[in-house]
Amino acid sequence: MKKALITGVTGQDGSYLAEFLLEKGYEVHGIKRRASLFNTERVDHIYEDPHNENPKFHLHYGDLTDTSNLTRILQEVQPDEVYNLGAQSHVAVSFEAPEYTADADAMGTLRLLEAIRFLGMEKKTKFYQASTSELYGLVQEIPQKETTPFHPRSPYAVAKMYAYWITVNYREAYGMYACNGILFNHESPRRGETFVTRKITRGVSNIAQGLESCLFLGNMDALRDWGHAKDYVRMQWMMLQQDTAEDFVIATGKQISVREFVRMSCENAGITVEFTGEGVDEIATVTDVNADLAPGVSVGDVIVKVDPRYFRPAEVETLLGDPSKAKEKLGWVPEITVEEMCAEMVACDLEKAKQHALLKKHGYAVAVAKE
Ligand code: NDP
Ligand code: GDR
Repeated sequence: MKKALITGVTGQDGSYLAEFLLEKGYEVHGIKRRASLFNTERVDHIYEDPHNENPKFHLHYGDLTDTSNLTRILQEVQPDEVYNLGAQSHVAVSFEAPEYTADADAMGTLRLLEAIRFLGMEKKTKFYQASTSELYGLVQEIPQKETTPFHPRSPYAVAKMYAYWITVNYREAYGMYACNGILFNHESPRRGETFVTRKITRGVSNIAQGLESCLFLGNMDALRDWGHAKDYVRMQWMMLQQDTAEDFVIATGKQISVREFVRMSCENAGITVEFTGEGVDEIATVTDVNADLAPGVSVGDVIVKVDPRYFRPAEVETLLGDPSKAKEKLGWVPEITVEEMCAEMVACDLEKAKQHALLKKHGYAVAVAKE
């Protein structure tokens, strides 16, 4: 039985990857951070009581900023495959916490690679690094592929650029099976609530149910190549099953704007909107409503506004990936379209919003967390 170690197992990708590997018969070990509250919601459904006989899913307390902890876990687990998905992954937050982002995202990757080498596991353990389309930043070529030059535009992207090259370096210097998946944005109902797609599907669902009145967003013109996390974790595993380690771009090859994702989410929630105004004055006004789906909304309501506090000091305006290499060499093609993904995300968030609305109707106080 193969053993995998996943950093960031409590995150969006980590949870889907853990499920995927368990289905493949792996023994899966994940690193979770200590927090003052439970932070395992995304993996609770696959949690196994450590008192059970032969559990297949194990959680270890750890942190990418702690070398001795990572070394000890690697030594204990002796994994065949390491998936380094842990990171301070929010681009906007990285401008506020650049040093921590560098420590976790750049140095964390080095710590793991060096621990594998120090423990003499460099010929046995394969290593996957969660690289990102944010490396392209100020894009030099459209669409972006493995050979497109990088120009990172945030402390997050700069840290991930170090992680990308140190992974390549350990491959070249020590013959390690170490590779980068250069993944374009991928989302799901498990996406963190402060990334734009989930912020939109959750916000629109809450508005539809009368729990909120307006959603505030930043750059509505940003263009992204959005795929589904389930498709992308499959590819992470495929990348470690080859004879030689290589880096791959993982993307859908299609892009839409934030504004279009808002429109699509509203349609899925039974709301038709019209966008007017430009820049900070842009708004979305309701022009039609399906009252069964969206009882909290009326024609004429302004449900989306722009708030400059969500603008970034340096923005990545457009990303579009070319996944030809992954298709040709690995036979990977994404199966879920952005339209299907958006419908799934809105359906999940609408369900939650309906439950909150019901509680509210019966007099229970409902606090809706926001950033
Ligand atoms: P999430 O933000 O959902 O998950 C990040 C995970 O990393 C969480 O489990 C988080 O723990 C953990 N983590 C954060 N800091 C540390 C730390 N110091 N030590 C250990 N663990 C830590 O990200 P995604 O699942 O979306 O992304 C997975 C990886 O892929 C990330 O590295 C991200 O940068 C990268 N990526 C993501 C893309 C996307 O579109 N989703 C695209 C390209 C790359 P906790 O739950 O406690 O916060
Ligand atoms: P990104 O994702 O920065 O691409 O990084 P995010 O969803 O945060 O932003 C996408 C685009 O939407 C614009 N935007 C807003 N973004 C947020 N978060 N909140 C808003 O209110 C808002 N309004 C507009 C942003 O400016 C941006 O242009 C994600 C992360 O998962 C990274 O870890 C990963 O590496 C990249 O995708 C690929």
